[in-house]
Amino acid sequence: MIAKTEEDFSGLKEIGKIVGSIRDELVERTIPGITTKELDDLAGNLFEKAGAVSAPKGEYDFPGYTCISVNEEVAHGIPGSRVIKGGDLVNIDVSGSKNGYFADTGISFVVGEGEEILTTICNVAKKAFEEGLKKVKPGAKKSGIGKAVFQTAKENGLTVIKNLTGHGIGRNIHEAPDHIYNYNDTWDNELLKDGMVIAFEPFISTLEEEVFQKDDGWTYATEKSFVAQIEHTIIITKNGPIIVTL
Ligand code: M3C
Ligand code: CO
Ligand code: CO
Repeated sequence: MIAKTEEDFSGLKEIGKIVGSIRDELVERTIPGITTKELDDLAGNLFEKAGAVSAPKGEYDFPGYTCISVNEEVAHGIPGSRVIKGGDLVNIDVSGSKNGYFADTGISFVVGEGEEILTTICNVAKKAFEEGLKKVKPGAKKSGIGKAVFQTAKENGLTVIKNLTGHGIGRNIHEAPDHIYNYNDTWDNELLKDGMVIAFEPFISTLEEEVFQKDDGWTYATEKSFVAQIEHTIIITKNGPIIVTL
């Protein structure tokens, strides 16, 4: 969407704050021994308390309130009986709506002490987000964001996932612009606009550049790589980006 009115800005900020706080609460509760379903149930309670609706459940009939992906899973992981262990790479992605406004946020992190490469990809995802954010300006090329993401990955001896992307958001969970790539797509001539709302989500990978979908019809995974994501919902303005999910 293109945010124009005061109501648009306050509606986006409200749902942004809700999904951001659910994300933070779930990260804090991710300790060895807990199942992904237990974390998701907590999210369900927090959505209800906030008067908000989970976007995966509400829009796609996803079997969970949140997407929780562990180790070889990259995104759209289904909460279930999987038990979190120390050293696991976990991604928690929380998206939802309230009063017709949507926000989307996610983070990858290592539970306790883990292999160094896992901490590295999480830090590089953060760095890629920061570098991409510098390119988020009205009138700038959308492809500049992905260019910065790919360059950051490359500088650190890593790569990106090319078949998962960021997206427009606001009145729907996924809307125009359809794709914010993690690399410089030379065919993409779209320009960013004042008021445009995007979910920017760089995916940094150790090796592979594509995910495949598991037989459950949801989970995106890799064969032999680890992948980290950071995601925030951003309102693009001429006075600088407003990150509503901090
Ligand atoms: N929030 C998710 C979508 C959840 S709906 C099942 C997203 O938009 O960040 C991702 N899209 C693709 C991978 S993660
Ligand atoms: Co998301
Ligand atoms: Co998203």
